[in-house]
Amino acid sequence: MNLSPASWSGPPIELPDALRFERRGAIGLLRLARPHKRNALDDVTIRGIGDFFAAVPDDIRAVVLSGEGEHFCAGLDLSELTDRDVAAGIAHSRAWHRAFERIEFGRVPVVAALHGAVVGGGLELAAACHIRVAERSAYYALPEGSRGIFVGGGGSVRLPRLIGATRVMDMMLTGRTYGAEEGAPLGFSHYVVDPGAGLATAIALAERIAGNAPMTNFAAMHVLPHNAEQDRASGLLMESLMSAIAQGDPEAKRRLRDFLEKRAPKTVQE
Ligand code: 1HE
Repeated sequence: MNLSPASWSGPPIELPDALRFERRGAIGLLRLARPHKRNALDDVTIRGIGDFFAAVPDDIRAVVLSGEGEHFCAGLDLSELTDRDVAAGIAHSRAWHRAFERIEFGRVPVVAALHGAVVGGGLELAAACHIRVAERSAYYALPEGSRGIFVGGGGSVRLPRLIGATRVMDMMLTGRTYGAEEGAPLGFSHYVVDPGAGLATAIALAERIAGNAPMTNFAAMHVLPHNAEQDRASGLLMESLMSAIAQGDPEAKRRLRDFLEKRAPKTVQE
């Protein structure tokens, strides 16, 4: 699918058939669109995801990622795996890493709307997103153990940070699955919603995110994970630098003036 400048105000980019893009104001909607294969991720789709997140147009301020059909994503397309040698396997995993790094450390926050199977590479993809909304039908699994393979899309790094290494170990060794409701307090998702409400909730959250100052969104996406991994003194210094940069931005000045002159909403419990 060629996104012409009419629907895409950034550089025109070629998306594979397995991905659909739609714009809703400042929100970009990217859908996995291979429901007949349960949105399994083949090489072309992974490349498309990487290309998309490398070229998100300036006027898109948040992206919602969802899947068509009954499931968010069945993970790696297993039909492509059969005759890959070791070198090709490493290159394949590194290509997933590149694509998912562009999500996690890209320009815009990404909200994932999850339902049905969120398994294997599908869970790795969800873990690279910044916010996860799960419909009650969503379930999480790492069938790699039973397929004789290992995670390759960043799951061994991102998932332990979300849910703890021992839980990931259990999922991989025993095939344990988690449902949406039990998974949420463990870190699999931030929100659980009724069946069919995932996309609308994700869009509403993305709209809220898009209303923030871009510098604040950037700081949250880039500084928080970085600080979780570095030593305390470096983290605190990074925080001071980022906070001064954010405050110095004209957008912050305008928003602070709006509050002081009583034009901005108060912070109240919803
Ligand atoms: C696939 C895939 C796939 C479905 N690769 N073709 N992931 C898995 O081990 C999960 C494998 N999939 C499943 O367990 C099930 O398909 C589901 C539970 C997700 C959905 O079940 P269902 O009954 O709705 O669909 P289905 O009948 O199993 O599948 C429909 C079609 O999709 C069928 O093809 P068809 O030609 O016979 O119609 C399936 O073969 C196809 N399909 N999932 C290829 N994954 C970077 S490393 C990451 C490592 C991993 O991700 S390992 C985990 C892989």
